[in-house]
Amino acid sequence: MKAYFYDNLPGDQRLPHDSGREVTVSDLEKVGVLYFRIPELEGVNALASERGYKNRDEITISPEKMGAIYETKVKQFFDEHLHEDEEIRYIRDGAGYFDVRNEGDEWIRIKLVKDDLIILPAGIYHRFTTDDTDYIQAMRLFKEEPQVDASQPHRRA
Ligand code: KMT
Ligand code: NI
Repeated sequence: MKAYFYDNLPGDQRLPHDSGREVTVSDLEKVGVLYFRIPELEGVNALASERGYKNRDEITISPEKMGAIYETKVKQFFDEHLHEDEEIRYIRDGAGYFDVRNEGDEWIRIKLVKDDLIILPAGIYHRFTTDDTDYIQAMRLFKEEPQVDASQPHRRA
């Protein structure tokens, strides 16, 4: 895991866009994002049951796995959105970036690699992209069935 402020410069979303301004784990906590490095699945199972998670799935995001829809999917994930419930992402392989808004609406970019786990609080605005390796395998854990309220605006007014 490495976190920093996004540089907001134009260019491929899959490039690092590192402003050079670092963000710490305790800065992430201030916006409600919790980070853990968990090398064994048992640790994830324990955390999930402690916090009342009921569902999970595994997703592989890569051109090999997704074929022609890969580019469309990656653009969709990078569309700013929120989830109604707290959700967990646990990286099984590869790497990718979660961008989350801080209290001042600035983008914080969180680079996640294998064995990294983040807990996104309910209602946080965020977006996701693969990095320039175009490959990530992740477990998504949900408290209820996955749901995004389509009536919610994607961007703040
Ligand atoms: C999300 O919530 O935006 C995602 O789950 C992105 C794909 S999981 C690596
Ligand atoms: Ni999301």
